[in-house]
Amino acid sequence: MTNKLTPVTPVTPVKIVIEGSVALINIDNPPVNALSQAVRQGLMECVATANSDPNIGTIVIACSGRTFVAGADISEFGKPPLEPHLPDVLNAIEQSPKPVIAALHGTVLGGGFELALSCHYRIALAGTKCGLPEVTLGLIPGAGGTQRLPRLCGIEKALEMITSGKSVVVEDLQAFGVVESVVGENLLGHAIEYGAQFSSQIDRKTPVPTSQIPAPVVTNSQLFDQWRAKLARRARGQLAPQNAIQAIENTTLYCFPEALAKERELFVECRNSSQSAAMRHAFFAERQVAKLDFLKTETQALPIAKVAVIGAGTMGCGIAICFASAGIAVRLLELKAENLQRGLNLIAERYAQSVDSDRIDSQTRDQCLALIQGTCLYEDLADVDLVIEAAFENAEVKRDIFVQLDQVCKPSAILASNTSYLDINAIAEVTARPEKVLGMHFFSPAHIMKLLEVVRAHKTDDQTLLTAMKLGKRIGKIAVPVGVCYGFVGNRMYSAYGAAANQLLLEGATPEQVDQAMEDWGMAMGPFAVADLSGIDIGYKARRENPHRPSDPSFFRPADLLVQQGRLGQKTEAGFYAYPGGKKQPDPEVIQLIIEEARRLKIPQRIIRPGDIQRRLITALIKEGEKILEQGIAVRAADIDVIWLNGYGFPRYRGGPMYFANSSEFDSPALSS
Ligand code: 3H9
Repeated sequence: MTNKLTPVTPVTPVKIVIEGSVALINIDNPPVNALSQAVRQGLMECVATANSDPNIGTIVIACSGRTFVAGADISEFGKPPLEPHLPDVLNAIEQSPKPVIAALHGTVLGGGFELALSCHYRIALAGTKCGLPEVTLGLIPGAGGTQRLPRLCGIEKALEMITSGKSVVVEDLQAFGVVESVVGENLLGHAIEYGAQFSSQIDRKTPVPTSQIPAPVVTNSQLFDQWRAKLARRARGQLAPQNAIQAIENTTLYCFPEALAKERELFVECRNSSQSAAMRHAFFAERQVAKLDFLKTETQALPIAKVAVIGAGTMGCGIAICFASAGIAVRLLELKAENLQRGLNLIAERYAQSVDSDRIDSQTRDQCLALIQGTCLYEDLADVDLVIEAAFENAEVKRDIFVQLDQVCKPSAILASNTSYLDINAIAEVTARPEKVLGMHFFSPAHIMKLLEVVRAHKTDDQTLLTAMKLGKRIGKIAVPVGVCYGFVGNRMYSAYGAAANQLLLEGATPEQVDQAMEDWGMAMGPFAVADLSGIDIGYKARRENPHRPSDPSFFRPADLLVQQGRLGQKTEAGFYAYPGGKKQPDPEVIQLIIEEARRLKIPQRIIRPGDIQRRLITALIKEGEKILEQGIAVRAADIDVIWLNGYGFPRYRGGPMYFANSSEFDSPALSS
């Protein structure tokens, strides 16, 4: 067996190693082996080299590092495309007269999965995940994925994978015949061995390209229209999922080369769309947010092995679940034993639901539950590395808790508050360690929502901030650094948005019209439906605590009026809407109340068009975002976008409020489309 290293060009990330009669083509392009121009070029050249060498019988394509190729290089989109194009590279691989085997590990995504599908065989390490997440970037698979995947796993499975963008473990794909073999270890050894069996066959047959597998027959003539209707609801206003369905349907309408050409057209339409540009911005913004260039370079995060959560209410329990699910031991403190037990029961219920819905197995549930210990004694928190206080939203209550924590916790422990609005500087001042105090603002439900605002108070030191940010990532959150002000970034902007929405009611819009306009624009829910769901009294109480509350009598009217009348939202079956039998419907009483209040405040009412509603609310949001940036409460405009995309249902295909503010669509007719 010879072992020869043949670099194609001095800087190529793709190399060939010859193992007997097998050519091992290895891609080494950290961090995720994205298919940059150099990788595409290298692959093209290496496959040609292997095919021209008579001593080579089989080709294996594998990757160094943590993963097989995780997709096209997203940073190249939006720039002039460079040859060779990925579809051409993959066609060349598929047309190779020598069998090509893909050796898969890690996250085989997008163009990486398409590369694997263009190979003749796929061998994978157990637990490898494969997927076509292009729709999450406003794209469709553009290198044959919409044509090759249905040929291997059928139309329905391909529709599901491509339109959701979700990954699937190889064990599942093996059942569909997409992966030939799953191995527990020594992936390369197995792949080379698998290849060698073909090389040793005397009259080796040319392998069958995936493109020559007959396209699946669809018996349900409504299938594609049903998917179009489903996605029109689920991914409202988005181009990519609809184009993906069309591309997959083309499998059944055209021969492979024609359908491939049409896939390219549909892909290019998406790639050039404002939606994809916005979603690519969101992708990079979510990664940039973790980069804290403003910290001293020598800053090191503290190790966190054990945390405490104060308060076993819904929020505290959700936070405890986040830590336990990440394998971190949690002490959950609640002063009354019966409240503690209620909280522990709630946690057990949540884990049971996760088992029932197959998100985790019962062994994992038991491991997580074993990590959570309840206590009613502050002394039990002496050895924790970090505490998150998630008690009642009251400044005095919180200050008392921090005084006690400061006394019992070890000097190195970080003390964090989950407050949504209160002044962390004031909380820090009651301790002897203000440099170790900050906010960690989770969003409800805490075990599900991805967003975490990490609030740096005036005296918080670099190490404390970095530790909280890293901990956020470890528990699967998108952690965003923010500064102290009333409501921090997200809720402060939401307050401006809510005030503008209330003002629109006084000027003549109905709650339903406002909600519909904002949902049509792409928000997950309208502001009044959100208020009814979360409880109108929550904002009401918070506003009362705000020292900067405007004295304007129309501020948060009619919301405050509804609260004063006991209409708190869904929980009282009456809020901005009525809920007879639990079903939301417009309430003439509320409309009447708004008209009377407008009359009292001498605000003339008029008909307001959906476009004007959208413009007013989005402008209010953007203006508050600009103030937040000016005041240095957010570090970067993109951080604000990340907060709104992950915590407030802002449409990803519009990139976030600050991105949208700079787009050509802001203040254009598109705002009312
Ligand atoms: C596609 O393939 C289109 C084709 O169908 C058709 C073409 C014709 N490109 O997320 P992480 C960077 S579309 C460039 O923190 P993790 C990322 O910016 C693509 N860069 O790591 C970050 O850089 P930095 C379809 C990429 O371990 C670093 O890698 N594929 C790409 O938490 C680490 O990233 C996808 O959509 C890329 N494709 O997660 C997959 N991917 O350190 C997108 C990552 O400078 N990627 N980077 O901030 C992912 O989902 C995650 O990165 C992955 C790793 C799960 C792979």
